[in-house]
Amino acid sequence: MEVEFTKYHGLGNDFILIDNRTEEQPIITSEQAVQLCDRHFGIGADGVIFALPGQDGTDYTMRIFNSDGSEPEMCGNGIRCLAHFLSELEGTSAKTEYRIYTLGGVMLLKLEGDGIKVDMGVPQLMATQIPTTLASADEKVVNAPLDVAGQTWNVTCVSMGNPHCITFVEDAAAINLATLGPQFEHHAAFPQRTNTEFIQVVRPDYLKMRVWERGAGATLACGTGACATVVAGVLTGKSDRKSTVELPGGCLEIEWAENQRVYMTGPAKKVFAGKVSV
Ligand code: ZDP
Repeated sequence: MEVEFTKYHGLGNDFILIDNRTEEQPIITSEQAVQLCDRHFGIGADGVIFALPGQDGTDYTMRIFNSDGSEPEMCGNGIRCLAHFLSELEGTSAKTEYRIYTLGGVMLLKLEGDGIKVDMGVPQLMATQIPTTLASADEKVVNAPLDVAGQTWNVTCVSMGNPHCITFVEDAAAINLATLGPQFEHHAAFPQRTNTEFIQVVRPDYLKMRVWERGAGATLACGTGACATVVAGVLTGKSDRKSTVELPGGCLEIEWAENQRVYMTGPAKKVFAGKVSV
């Protein structure tokens, strides 16, 4: 079968976008997604994203497969790519705002020139919601000790629909992601595995982040991770409610507003389009 796709990236976090508007289920399998994401034998990407028909009164549904074939609930950089993809698919009838159904909740997208602002919803903080066993069910996990690789780390856990484990460090550049990342991701304290962020506070309004993504490994950026980071920064008294998060691929502007919702603003760029046989 031949499938048309468009390749996008959000700060170097790259995705294969597929027009799935006439089918309720993704038109390729998770195994095929793994092959397409392969950087040597496929197109190359951190994940595959499908634009499906909306549900519950939304304009569209977004689903995503990570490069390992697992399916996350949400994807912050990917949903900005989806915004551009949808406005291109719709052409002259394109809107500047979309309501998108995801497994992590309903997200509101606003296209503002090259940038996209996303209402990422209210972060979930209780241990069962992450999920993690680091606290009892209805408790938050803030600066909790976690033993990984023979060291005790103080971690804060936040769900932005998907799980994040945040650690503040002196020097993010010194972190050995390839060694530590998998040990956090697969730690017994995280039954659904976890995304892991190492954060250096440059100023309360400027944080440097390196990320190990669940199911995708070290990536150049992670939108939900940047949002979770600012929430963790506020909970631990390390960051302002409004902060720039610098990732290896560039910067995102994040605000945890007084209404408790998190807003993320950043770019999305089309790279190329093509057809591939699966
Ligand atoms: O939760 C997960 O399994 C993530 N790997 C999903 C992808 C998150 C993403 N990097 C983001 O920007 O939020 C796309």
